[in-house]
Amino acid sequence: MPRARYVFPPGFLWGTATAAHQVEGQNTNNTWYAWEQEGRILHGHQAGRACDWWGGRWREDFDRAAETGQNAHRLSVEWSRIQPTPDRWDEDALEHYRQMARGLQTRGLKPVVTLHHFTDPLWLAEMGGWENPDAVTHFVAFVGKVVEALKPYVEIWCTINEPNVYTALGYVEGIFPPGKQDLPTALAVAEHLAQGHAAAYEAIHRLQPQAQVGIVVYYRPMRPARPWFPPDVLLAWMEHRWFNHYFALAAAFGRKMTPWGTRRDRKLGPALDFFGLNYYTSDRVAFRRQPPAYTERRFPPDAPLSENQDIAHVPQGLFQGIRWARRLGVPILVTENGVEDGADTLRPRYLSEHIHQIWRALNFNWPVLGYLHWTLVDNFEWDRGWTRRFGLWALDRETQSRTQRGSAALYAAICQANALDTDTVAQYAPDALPALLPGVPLGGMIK
Ligand code: IFM
Repeated sequence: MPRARYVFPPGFLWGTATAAHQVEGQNTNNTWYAWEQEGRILHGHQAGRACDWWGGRWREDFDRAAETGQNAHRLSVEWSRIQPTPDRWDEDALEHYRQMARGLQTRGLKPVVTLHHFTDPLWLAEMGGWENPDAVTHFVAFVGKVVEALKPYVEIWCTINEPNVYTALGYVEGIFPPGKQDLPTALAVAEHLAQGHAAAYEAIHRLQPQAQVGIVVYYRPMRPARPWFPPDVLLAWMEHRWFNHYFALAAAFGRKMTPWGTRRDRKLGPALDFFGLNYYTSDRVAFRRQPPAYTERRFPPDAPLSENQDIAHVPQGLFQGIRWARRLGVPILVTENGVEDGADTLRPRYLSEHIHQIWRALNFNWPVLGYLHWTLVDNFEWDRGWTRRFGLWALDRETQSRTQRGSAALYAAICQANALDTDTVAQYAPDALPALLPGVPLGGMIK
């Protein structure tokens, strides 16, 4: 049988990523809790107890991660727990996160901590949330408190997760809180988030000079659906620019995007030690005659689709994302990548082929620090509630029991070997072999 072994550099980070509201449970003081109470989630779902990490089940899940060869984990801290009102810090909540960070460290998992992952405290929302420029000052105070508490254990910080998604879904599409569809407000929110990142970057470095601080962007390649049709080309270019570039250029170069180009803005940066790249899928953009959007996104034809058709399997998009991000001039951490797939039919192939694309990128000497799979255990998937299953482990929410999916064993083999081996792939994801061994006749190996 033909064989290949794709080896990763020593010290490469292998892990999973999670976010507080999606796993902790019992979060009742933030914007997503309020959104759930209003019945805004698919099927009326609520996060509820989630994966019960606030009840202590983070311990068993961190054990799972460590026992399966992972050496890093990205989690987020919940602002509304740590600062339940503008004038109060909850020391017990901070102690809880200290224990979790220490728990990662003692298990050999390098903690990567996100300071803002979609949720805002209700008191901040009452002040207008990130529409209000004061949000920046409040965020920096919160960041300082967290860094003081966790700096003995944490050196890698992600300031804000996917500010592009937060802005687009909350202020343009209106499916995330606060449910607005208002472009000028979206632009103001984006600018304040970019300022929040830069101010947090400075604050973290003041407290911990050796810290590695990054922002996390949801990168989505957008190509014209009809490359010969100028309206598609123009729309794809515009969407790529606003969605992918805005926060990257702000943080890396201190440049603010305008409709005509970019201009220097010292409040935005440079403020970047690494770039957090989240990649799931790719789009084709097409012009359509219907107002108000005039634009339509489609998946590339022939790409296999995930269970609920949310994600098209386009692994080369991750390679493109790394190629694009390297121009920011800092190392890249793949902070999320994964697929909703309760039956675990596509995930083994998805995992293998995306990791292979990272290996390809490393061969160009593009600086990729690690790969964090989304996610460890099925968790609460925002507006889609519990209908999307991203975990390496399946969760039974009633009993809180976890069941290992086949992909967990595949990922364990990769992490433990620090390599992607086609023998392992043949065992768990034979349908990925043609992509990993291009041009090699595979005979009866693939059914
Ligand atoms: O679950 C989310 C996460 O919170 C942010 N990035 C995308 C994931 C999957 O949709």
